[in-house]
Amino acid sequence: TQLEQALRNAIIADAVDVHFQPIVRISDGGVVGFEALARWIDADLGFVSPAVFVPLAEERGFIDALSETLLRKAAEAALSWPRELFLSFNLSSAQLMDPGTTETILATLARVGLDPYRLELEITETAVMTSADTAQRIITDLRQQGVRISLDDFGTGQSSLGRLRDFTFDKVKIDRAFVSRITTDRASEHIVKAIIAMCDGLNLAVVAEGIEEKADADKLNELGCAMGQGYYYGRPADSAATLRYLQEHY
Ligand code: G
Ligand code: G
Ligand code: MN
Ligand code: NA
Repeated sequence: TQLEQALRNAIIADAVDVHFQPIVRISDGGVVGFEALARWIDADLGFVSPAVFVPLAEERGFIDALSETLLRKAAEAALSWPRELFLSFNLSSAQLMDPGTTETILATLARVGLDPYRLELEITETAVMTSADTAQRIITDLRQQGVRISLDDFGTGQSSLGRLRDFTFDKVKIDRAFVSRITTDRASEHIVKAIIAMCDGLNLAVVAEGIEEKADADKLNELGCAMGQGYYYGRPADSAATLRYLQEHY
């Protein structure tokens, strides 16, 4: 298709970019890391969402090439940051089914010179489910090298609690579906509260996603949620804007 060909060309031309969204300590707003988010604007097609082109690359079998490019760019940007903040990078489900993923990631980090301790990989429950044995192997091997694993979009997948018992994660990212309603919907507040308590008990770090208003941040702080992310703190921005953001925020 036209889209597929355009994406292949963009990867070869190094035209797929990566933006960064801050992740902060909710108690004082201090920046602790950034999530890398792929961005692509095609000359003919205009803006194409990664929600479209990542699944396409998976389906057509070139997610490895795309992801390697993105991780390289993200890691290079992370090296330019004035502080040793963590870099959070999304891993797709196809990558968790591929035993070669561990080596690809570690090789990219080594080439760029980013310490594995600074990398976090965001994976979803659905991705872990599709190929549990391979996924577990990849997670175990990468964690052994210092890479941390976050469970992304927590609360929206299937049998979430079982995943937490059977797999080893370092962090849980509470889906914005709950966070966005936290000040207006009692049920959402209770769910978020329960997730935070559970993560405390399981020794998992926790991040609330999709914080858009100060009131959300205040409520999450009151509930003891340590980290947050969302438009209230900052939108995804390119690497130059991210460096400026870091000069203006501590
Ligand atoms: O930021 P945005 O709404 O455009 O992201 C849409 C979706 O694309 C999200 O689910 C996000 O996790 C995913 N995504 C963004 N960048 C990447 C990437 O580099 N790799 C993978 N696998 N998914 C990504
Ligand atoms: O699936 P994942 O959680 O990786 O994707 C994160 C998505 O959420 C990205 O598309 C990102 O642009 C988007 N996002 C980040 N912060 C906010 C926010 O405060 N509100 C909304 N609606 N989307 C957000
Ligand atoms: Mn994510
Ligand atoms: Na998420």
